[in-house]
Amino acid sequence: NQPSPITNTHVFKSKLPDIPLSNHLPLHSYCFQNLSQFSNRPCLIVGSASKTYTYAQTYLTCRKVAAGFSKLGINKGDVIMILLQNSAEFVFSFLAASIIGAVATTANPFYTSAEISKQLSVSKAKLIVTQSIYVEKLREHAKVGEDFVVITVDEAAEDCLHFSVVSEGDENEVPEVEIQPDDTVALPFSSGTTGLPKGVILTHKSLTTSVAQQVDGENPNLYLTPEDVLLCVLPLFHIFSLNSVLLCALRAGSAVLLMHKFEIGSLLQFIQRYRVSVAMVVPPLVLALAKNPTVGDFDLSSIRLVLSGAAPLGKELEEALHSRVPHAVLGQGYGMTEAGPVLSMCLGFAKQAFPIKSGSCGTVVRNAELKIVDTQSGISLGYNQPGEICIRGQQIMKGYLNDEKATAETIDAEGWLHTGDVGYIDDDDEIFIVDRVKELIKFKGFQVPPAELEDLLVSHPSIIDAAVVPKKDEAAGELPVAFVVRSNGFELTEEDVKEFIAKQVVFYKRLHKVYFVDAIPKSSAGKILRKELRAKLESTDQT
Ligand code: 4UV
Repeated sequence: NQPSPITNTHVFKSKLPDIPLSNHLPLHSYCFQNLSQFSNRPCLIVGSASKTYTYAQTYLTCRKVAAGFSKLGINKGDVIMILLQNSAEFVFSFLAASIIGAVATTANPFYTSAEISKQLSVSKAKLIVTQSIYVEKLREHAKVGEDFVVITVDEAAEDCLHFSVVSEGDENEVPEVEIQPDDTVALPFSSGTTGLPKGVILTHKSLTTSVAQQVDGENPNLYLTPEDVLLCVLPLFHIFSLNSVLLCALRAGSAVLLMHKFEIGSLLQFIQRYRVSVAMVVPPLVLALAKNPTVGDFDLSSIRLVLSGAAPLGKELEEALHSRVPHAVLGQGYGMTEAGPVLSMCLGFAKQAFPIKSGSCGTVVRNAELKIVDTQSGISLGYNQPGEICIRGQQIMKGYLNDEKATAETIDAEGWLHTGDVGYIDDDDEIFIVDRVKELIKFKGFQVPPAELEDLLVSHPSIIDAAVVPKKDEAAGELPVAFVVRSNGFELTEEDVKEFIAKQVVFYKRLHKVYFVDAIPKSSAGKILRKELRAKLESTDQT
């Protein structure tokens, strides 16, 4: 890895050779391209209902739903919101949107009414697929049935349509639409390196490229086969599960075991009953699998691969899990919604596996370039020198929806996406993440954007300034805590502040501690000096 004499940039590549990409295809065509080879094999297994859809049934239902959406007036470029826990209907809706050239924006069904409403207004979704219990939240800020069409997948609800209206559509009536590789297919929301959640434009080309980088080629980086059963317990509304579980499985012909929530007892039962072979997890799930005493009562011998991502996985935890599944390969993937999402993947998962080290986030995916730059000077660094991780390739997002400024701050003129993560590459081309220079807080892998909480805090009449930073925590990884400046004369307690926030946000964005201070440290340009606050938290035991 000598720096290029022209650009003076050290570019890191995969140890696997680049491959030809089929990324001219629309996402659904690409995912189902090899369908005839496994049409009668299981595609979706709904664990709780003991129901299985074969590949042929899944594809047919996707087409029916596509025709159904179209009949309801959803056209190319229109946005639908999927507000669902993991379910077959989630999968049908996502792929149906792709088939008609529409866009799926995915959201956490546990979001509060205000959080959903913000995403709805930014994305301009015309149709929402959800469960009847979430419809009330939609009514708080809008007129259901007028402002948008709502489809419920369980019981029928007032002013809503039932999912059967679309799933019983006529597959012969799917409209012919011309889809370009650069058309948007998914619009997940992410706060990126700074600010509020933004719509991340992922195109057909982004996602087909990302999936190909993982599972295509003679020696795929993530080797999956039609014999595999993938655990899908991580929420599909987050890009990790959507991309590396669902889309990768579809391309490879593997079965996807859908679980709508994490509960250790049923998880273990399902692993044993359905012989799960590949488990995509986040560190808190690794903790449960490694430490929960009931794990020993179940047969986990079917698991051959465990892929952890979305947050740092400690070495000790990895080793503790290893003692539970000694025959499995354990490794990490490193992703970021904006990066399409996968930047690096453990090469121990390859068909012809490479030796790997624990603690590493894998090696940069093939058909992509990675560089590490000094966080101050921006100079490109070589091996073993920590700096900001940047990635370039056809998989990265097209940009943020209606936000050119944030797009330009994230993707530079040469096409490099700046992650805000700090890491280094060791002599074996393995990536180690050591820090973060962006604002983002990650609670069990979930995004907690500090700017969102700071905006809410200063909207309180007794708060004049506030800053939210992460505090390290063994179980959650990080917890959001706030530094708050009260306006004079008001008796505001820590509990008041916590409650004020808790009412407005999903559970993982709740504040775990509030420190009252006289002023928030800021740079001359007015930027919060978060590093200083983080250091303050670490140096004083203020709990
Ligand atoms: O935008 P986001 O919420 O996206 C993700 C996506 C993760 C993955 C992981 C493996 C995959 O195969 C895949 O498809 C998607 O988390 O948050 C992005 C930030 O999360 C941190 C890092 O700060 C990212 O910028 N992060 C993600 N993966 C790791 C991680 C990791 N393995 N180790 C440490 N931090």
